Amino acid sequence: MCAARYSPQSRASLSSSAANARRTRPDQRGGDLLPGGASITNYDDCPVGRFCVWDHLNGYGSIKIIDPGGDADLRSPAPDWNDRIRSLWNRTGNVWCTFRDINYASLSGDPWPVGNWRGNTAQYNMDMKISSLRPGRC
Ligand SMILES: [Ca+2]
Repeated sequence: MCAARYSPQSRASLSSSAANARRTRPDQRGGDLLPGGASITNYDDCPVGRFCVWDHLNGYGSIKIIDPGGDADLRSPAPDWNDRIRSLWNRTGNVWCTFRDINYASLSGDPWPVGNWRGNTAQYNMDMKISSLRPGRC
């Protein structure tokens, strides 16, 4: 019996490999990309006053700037951001609540309140888990 135990470390490695494989293809997701089609971003691309999320660590990859009122279902409109957020920056000045399920539900685990913070969601065991989010406390 030597089945590998589940750990955030191994999951992160797998996710990183998948992300790298995806990066080798032309990025045709569109919609949420920066003007000019740039798909490699960083934290500086998040405007003051907004809540921004990225699909790679440390503000890299594609960026999505969340509507000020929140997003009840990250699956739509396309591209699908459900369970895809790996880093984020809350520049709104207010606490937001992130949820593991759509429609601000927490069936899969506790919600995560995010204050004035930026970093990788894995630090709070939310790597690729967020499915909805909105301003306000959890
Ligand atoms: Ca989820």
